[in-house]
Amino acid sequence: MRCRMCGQPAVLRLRAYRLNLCPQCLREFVARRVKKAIKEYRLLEPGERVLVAVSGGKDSLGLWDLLDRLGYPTKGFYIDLGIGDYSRRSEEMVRAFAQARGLEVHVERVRDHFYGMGIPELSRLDHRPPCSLCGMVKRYLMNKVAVEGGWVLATGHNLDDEAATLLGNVLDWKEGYLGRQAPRLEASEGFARRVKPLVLCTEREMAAYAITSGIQYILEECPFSHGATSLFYKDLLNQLEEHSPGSKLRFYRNFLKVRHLFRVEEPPLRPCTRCGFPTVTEVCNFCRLKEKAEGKAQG
Ligand code: Q46
Ligand code: ZN
Repeated sequence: MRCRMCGQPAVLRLRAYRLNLCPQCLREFVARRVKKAIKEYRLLEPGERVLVAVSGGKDSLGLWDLLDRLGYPTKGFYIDLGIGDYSRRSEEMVRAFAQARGLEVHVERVRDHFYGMGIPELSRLDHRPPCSLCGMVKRYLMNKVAVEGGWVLATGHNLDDEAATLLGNVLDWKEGYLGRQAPRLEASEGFARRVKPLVLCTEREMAAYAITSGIQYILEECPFSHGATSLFYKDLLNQLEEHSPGSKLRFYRNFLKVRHLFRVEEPPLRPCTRCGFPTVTEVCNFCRLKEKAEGKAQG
């Protein structure tokens, strides 16, 4: 198998594009897909400062590498969720990546905000599944740090993630969620702009990108991710892709063309009386959780 670009031995076959690629051309291919997403969806202006949310996985570290290579001033942002060895090893990966490239990383620890409690303890305290709490805490901290530092926030959601979310939203025809699912979410009062530059790159392409770029990333999944519905949807979409290469990309891209048809009624927001960030209630979910943790800590 030869690379279609340069004739060197190929390492990856991309059926959706009828392409075989060698390591070097594969890296260029992924960089072109990211540039295309940035241009087509107006994600970033040249030279804009980007805060890259990194988990230690292949997608987010690959994204950081790509944005740095493309010349954007970047800073990594890692949240220590307090999930035992998984969090410890993820942070090591992020720090090693940043150090090797001379890049800066900002670390926030969930325990520092919640009286020593990490996601597992907070989940028990609040009687809620870890992932629903974790999502809320991550969104809050990412937005807070991005707003306070005047950054655009970039996350490593890839095509597989977005297509799986889309499938879930379509199955239930969640119109509000469909209207809000976009590669670019605008900044507004109290909210930073959020962008997803990997939406045109698959999980497989990103794994190949990380390996051929010498990026060390955490292979293990978060212990709470087992049995997640999104994994089942990804599997279904992969079966579809196997049968009809390119269908995942068509599903997502064609959705973006009709997304404007889904109207989003945004509830009125007001500043949280504790932290000042926008919320629909008097006290935001983050601050409410903090108060619960405080109550527990004080016995
Ligand atoms: S939400 Fe859930 Fe993930 Fe948080 S608790 Fe782990 S699996 S890390 S993307
Ligand atoms: Zn608040």
